Amino acid sequence: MNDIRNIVVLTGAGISAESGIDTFRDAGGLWEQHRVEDVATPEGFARDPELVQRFYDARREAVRTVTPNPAHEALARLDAGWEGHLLIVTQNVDDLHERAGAKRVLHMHGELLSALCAKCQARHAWSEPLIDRPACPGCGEQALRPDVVWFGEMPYEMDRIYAELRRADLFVSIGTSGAVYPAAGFVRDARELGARTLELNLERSEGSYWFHESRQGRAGELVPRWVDEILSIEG
Ligand code: BJW
Repeated sequence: MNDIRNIVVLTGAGISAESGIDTFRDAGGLWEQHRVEDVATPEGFARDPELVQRFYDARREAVRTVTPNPAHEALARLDAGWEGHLLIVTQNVDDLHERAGAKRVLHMHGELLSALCAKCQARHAWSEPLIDRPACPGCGEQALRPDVVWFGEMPYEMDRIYAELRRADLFVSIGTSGAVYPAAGFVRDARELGARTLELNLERSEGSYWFHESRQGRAGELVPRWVDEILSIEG
C-alpha cells in the first residue's frame, strides 16, 4: 500500500443513497418508477420533452433538500489531504461531492445544476425549472435541455478519465452496480494497466470479479474507514 501515489475513485448512486437520493436499479429505485427509454434517452426526449423536463426539474428541486453524508465528507477529506494525484469520477448528477468540499471531481454523466443548449451546445449553471422553455443565455434559443448524459450519448471528458486510469496505482469504485458502460469497464481497464482495484458497495457489483478486493456495506461506514486507512499511509 505504501507505493500508492495516484488514485482514481469512481462513485455511483449508492454513495448518495444515505443522503436520501434514490438509486436507479435498487428496489424502489428510479427505473422502477420511470421507463428508462422514456426519460434517459435522446429518443425519449424527442418524443415527449415535457415528461423528461418534469422528471429532471423534480430531481433538480429535490437535490436542494438533501445534504452530503459521511461518505461524501470522507472523500472530501481525502481530496484535501492526499498529496498525490486524485480524481473523483462521479456518475452522479447531484452536487454532493462539491458541497462536502471535494475539488477534484469530474461529472462524467453531467450535472442537474447545469443546462445544455441543444442549439449552441453551451453549458450554463442552472438551478431553475426548464419546463417553461427559458431562453439560452448564450444564443437566445429556447433549446435548453438537462445537461445529463443519456444512453447512446458520449459521457464527458473520457480522454481525461482514461489518462488518469493509465497512471492510477489504485482504483476504487463506490456505490455503483457496474451495469452501465463505459464506467463499468473502468475496473478492468485500470487493472489491466496495473492498478490495484477495490470495491466498496452494499452488495457485489456486476463486475465484482475484476476487483482485487470487494468490501460490502453502507458507503457511510465503509468510505470513512477506507479514507482513514489510505491517509494513514501518507502521514
Ligand atoms: C449502496 C448503498 C449504500 C445502494 N452504500 N452502496 C458495452 C456493452 C453493452 C452496452 C454498452 C457498452 N458500451 C456502451 C453501452 C451502451 C450504454 C450501456 O451501458 N448500456 C447498458 C444498459 C448495458 N452506455 C451508454 O450509452 C453510455 N454512452 C456510451 O457508451 O457512449 C459511447 C462510448 C463508447 C466507448 C467509450 C466511451 C463512450 C452513456 C451512459 C449514460 C448513463 N446515463 C444515466 C442517466 C444519467 C442522468 C440521470 O441521472 O438521470 O446515468 S443511466 C444511470 O445509470 C445514471 C447512472 O449514473 C448510471 C449508473 O448507475 P449507478 O450509479 O451504478 O446506480 P445503480 O442504481 O445502478 O446502482 C447503485 C448501487 O449502489 C447498487 O449496486 C447498490 O447495491 C449500491 N448501494 N445503497 C453503498 N448506502
